[in-house]
Amino acid sequence: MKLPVIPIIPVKANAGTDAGGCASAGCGSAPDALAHLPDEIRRKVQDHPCYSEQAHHYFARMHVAVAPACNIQCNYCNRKFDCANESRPGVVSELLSPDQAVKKVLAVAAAIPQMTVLGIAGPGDPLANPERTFATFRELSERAPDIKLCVSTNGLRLPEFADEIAHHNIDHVTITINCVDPEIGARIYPWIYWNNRRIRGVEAARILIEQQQKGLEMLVAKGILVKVNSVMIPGVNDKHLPEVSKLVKAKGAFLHNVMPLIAEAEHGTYYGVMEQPGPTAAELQSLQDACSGDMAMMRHCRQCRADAVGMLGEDRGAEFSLDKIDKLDTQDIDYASAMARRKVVHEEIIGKLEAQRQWPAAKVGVGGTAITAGRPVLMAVATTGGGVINQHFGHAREFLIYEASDMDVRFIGHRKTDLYCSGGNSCGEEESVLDKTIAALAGCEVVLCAKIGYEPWGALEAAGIQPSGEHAMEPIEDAVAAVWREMLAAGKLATPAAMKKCA
Ligand code: CLF
Ligand code: SF4
Repeated sequence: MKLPVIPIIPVKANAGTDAGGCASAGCGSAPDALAHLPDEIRRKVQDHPCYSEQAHHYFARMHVAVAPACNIQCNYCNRKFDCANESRPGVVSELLSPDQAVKKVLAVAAAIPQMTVLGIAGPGDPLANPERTFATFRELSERAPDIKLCVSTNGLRLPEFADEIAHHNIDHVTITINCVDPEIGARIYPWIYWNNRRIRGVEAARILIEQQQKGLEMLVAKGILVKVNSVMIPGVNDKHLPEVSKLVKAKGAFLHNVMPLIAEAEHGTYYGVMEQPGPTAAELQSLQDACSGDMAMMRHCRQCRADAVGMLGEDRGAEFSLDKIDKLDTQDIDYASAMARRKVVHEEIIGKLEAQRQWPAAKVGVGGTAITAGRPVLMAVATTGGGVINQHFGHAREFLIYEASDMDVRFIGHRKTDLYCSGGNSCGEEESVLDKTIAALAGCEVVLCAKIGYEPWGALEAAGIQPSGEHAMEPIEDAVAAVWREMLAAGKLATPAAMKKCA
């Protein structure tokens, strides 16, 4: 059986610039968010699409769903679906044996050289399935040593497996920590399974929290990069998460990823049935900003499936389904050649990212001078990756959101068009895709895309969002900065103070 023929995602050139410099005056190119890191840490994260915001435009990840069981219950989870601590609720992945998982990883790595990271994140908790999880990691660390290994866990059994994690060179671990207060925890976790007993309420939450904190300390002491995921549950832990952020940062966590609760009644979760609302995009951003004073925030998480394949936000899993993998003979995969090819692709991308780091920080002020009279503006961007505006508005199922201000261009997060609707959590059937997209872009004043049709153009304008196709194929930050300057020059960005002065 031959490997499936799959086109390689091209490493896109930044149109309008060459790798050595920025074409626009008052450059708005990507700031170096990794600049403060020691070289050793930077090397660990520069090609990890979750740990580096820049990397996620260029590098891909994949998950293998080898871990079916779980040892706790979260009120936002239904065991019929993937672990909601990393996955979008309501998604079911195809369960693999460790052998099938290894075959799949080798096939994907050969076909998608940008795939740098293999994560195990479900469909249950990886450390509640230690044999299956570590059998997969063990085999892969031998057969595909160029792939970074990553695991995501609820943390209950983390202290028990910290040594084994280090032993397998698993350099990146995610712990979902929703609280450090057992009283709050009791409202999130109805029970845990611990020492062969089911434990409930505050006592269960206390044990889980202790294990998570101990596990975090042990991993940090071993030099493993720990990311903390937290699910934002309005009215339950939203006010508490800045305290969580502060504590985990003090203990050495590298990154905090605050994700929105998604609780739909049809998912059959406790919160879904109880109509617990999730946060709005603005509430999520506000909490991420509140936490960001204490540590680096991840804002580009896509709540992936436990069997996701490809760039964040895309899913090429169907190209590597179980029936195709089962027909595959690993002898057909010339991994040594694939690894050589992967190395070339990785070096090319890292060279490009290094070149971008030499660019001035993203200032929107003309000629590098900050302008203090313009208010911040949110802009939505349609992109398939590569750091450029390259997607048709009508094809976009998610938009990256940037904030341009007089100081810089800042990545804020992403919005999926099928997650939001004008009626809150329950979209009416009559609501069109365009209506949902416009609702998803609430708060944005501009949408930048490669192309857009006449009808959506009019609908966006009517909703107060200015569409623009003028910056197609330009680097995102440059284009966002350019549009902000145009708005400023057109007198659209006067701050209240400036307006008062004029009056
Ligand atoms: Fe997977 Fe998670 Fe590793 Fe990334 S995902 S195990 S750290 S390789 Fe990434 Fe996906 Fe968000 Fe997870 S975007 S859900 S944070
Ligand atoms: Fe579900 Fe994951 Fe929570 Fe387990 S840890 S109950 S699989 S969300």
